[in-house]
Amino acid sequence: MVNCASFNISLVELKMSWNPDEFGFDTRAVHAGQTPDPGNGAVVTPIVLSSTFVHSEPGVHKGYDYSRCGNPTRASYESCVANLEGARFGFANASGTMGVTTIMHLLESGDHVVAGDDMYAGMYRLFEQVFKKNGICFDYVDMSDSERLEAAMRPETRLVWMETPTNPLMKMVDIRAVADISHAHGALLAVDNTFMSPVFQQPLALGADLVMHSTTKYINGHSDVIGGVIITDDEELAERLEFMANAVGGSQSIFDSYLCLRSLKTLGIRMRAHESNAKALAKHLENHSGVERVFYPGLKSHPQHDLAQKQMSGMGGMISIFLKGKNGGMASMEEVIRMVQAVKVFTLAESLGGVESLVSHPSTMTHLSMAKDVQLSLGITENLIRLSVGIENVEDIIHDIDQALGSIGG
Ligand code: P1T
Repeated sequence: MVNCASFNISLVELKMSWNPDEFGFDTRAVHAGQTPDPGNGAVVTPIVLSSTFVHSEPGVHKGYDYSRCGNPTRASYESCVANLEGARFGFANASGTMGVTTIMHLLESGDHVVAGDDMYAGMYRLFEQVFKKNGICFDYVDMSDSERLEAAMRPETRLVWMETPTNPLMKMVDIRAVADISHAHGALLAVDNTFMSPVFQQPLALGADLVMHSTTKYINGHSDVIGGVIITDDEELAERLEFMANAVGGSQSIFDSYLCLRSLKTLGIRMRAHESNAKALAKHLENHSGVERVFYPGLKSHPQHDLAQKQMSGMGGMISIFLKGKNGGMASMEEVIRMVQAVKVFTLAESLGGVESLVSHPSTMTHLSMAKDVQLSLGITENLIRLSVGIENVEDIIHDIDQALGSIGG
């Protein structure tokens, strides 16, 4: 977002010109925030790499001054991604973690945050090892239990932080219910919408104040950018975030902002392809002899399938499975290693949301920074693996997991 009031007005205008009531999601994903270049007619938004912009006299410029505070390429991307979440204001960050860092800087020493207990472990590390030192207090609760959330709220609670579905256990949290509790206690609700993207879930419409994405995942979708974005429709919050983005200095690079803008154009078709493949794989694995349990919100067997159907318009591309060992009990670590090394279409790697299928082992990879006893108390056992289902041919995806499970005798 640009650090000048006149640009806010143009963002409002852009939102109105790409009104969701008038245009569908995929149309807005291709066009919102973008107009042909008035100078040369270029249809595709130019990559303006300039770090600085001319002043005609001190303090007078064409809306851009210095690219940490605002840049035309990044502004196009921010207004497009904000539009897709049904909002006016977007702030692109150097990473998802930088997005959360920027939000956390809105808080002051003595403030209290309630966060979900099952979430990307990097957030847990950021809260416990960085922001706790700044005097901010954190409590972690199972957000799917309203009574526990209610009990954790304090007079000094300023922010509720949640993911849904959660990483890695795919638990659903009722955004509307958490928003009501947060607001009744005077706290803001921020939702990490990374797993679903705005294609399948729109937290602001369900009462959230802030949405954050690790755009490293589905929004960029090609595993070649690290990025984050914060979105809000609240003008006062947007002003504070604009100040903080500039003051903290974590804005996304211009080139990466361009890649994310380009990727938004295919977000809808990619998400539907991820979902279609994940649905087929999850169904296939549900009755597989090598699998103890499958967690995918689109399966009727998911304990919160009804909430998933109510809250999301699609079920996404992430699946978590607990592997069964050859002896019929939990797969051993050795069996798990054999399975994740046997994949050919999937790649054993951290991250998710790219066009290529990835498998990861939360307890030793994405959630390693979480103490073992905390992992176990949440249910992150050694036989849990997480699948980010890509857009390859579905029969290749299913066959690959089948043959990998075969390597442990499943
Ligand atoms: O990696 P970064 O762009 O900083 O985003 C952090 C982040 C935030 N929120 C969620 C839900 C995430 O999953 C992540 C990053 N997650 C992984 C790298 C992973 O493999 O789960």
